[in-house]
Formats: sequence, structure tokens, C-alpha cells
Amino acid sequence: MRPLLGTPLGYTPGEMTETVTYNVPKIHCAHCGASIKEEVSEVAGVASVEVDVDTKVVTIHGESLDDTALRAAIKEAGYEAA
Ligand SMILES: [Cu+2]
Repeated sequence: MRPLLGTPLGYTPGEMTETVTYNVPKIHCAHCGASIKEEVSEVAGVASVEVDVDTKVVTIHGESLDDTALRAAIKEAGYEAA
């Protein structure tokens, strides 16, 4: 079977996934993004984390995502989710 283009590895079509976004105004460079990614990716259920340094938006994909835990992880990295 031909794999779907643009489908991330490990993603099963039809699986329940959630997407959560946070505005994090203090993000100012790629290093900030990397710190947040590191902390947030350790939260239970998180499958992937994207940080857009230009728009200062953190996008998190996963299952059964816990808002409180995600905010805590962003805080742990030294940032505040608006
Ligand atoms: Cu920075």
C-alpha cells in the first residue's frame, strides 16, 4: 500500500487526536521554542509539539491532553501561556 503523502510516522488515520494551541508572548527565538518543545513533549499524551517563533504560538498534538499539565510544562520551561 502506498503511504499517504505528508502523514507523519506513527500516525494512524482515524485515530482520535487533539490539537491545542497556546499563545506564548515571551517566545523570541528558536532557542525559546526548543526549551518549550522539550518540556511539553514530556507531558502525557503529547505526540508532537510545534512552536512558531514568528507568531509566538505553540501547537500541541496528542491524545487526552491535559490543559493544566501543558500550561505547567510551558511554565517549567520559563514561559507563560497567555
Ligand atoms: Cu529565545
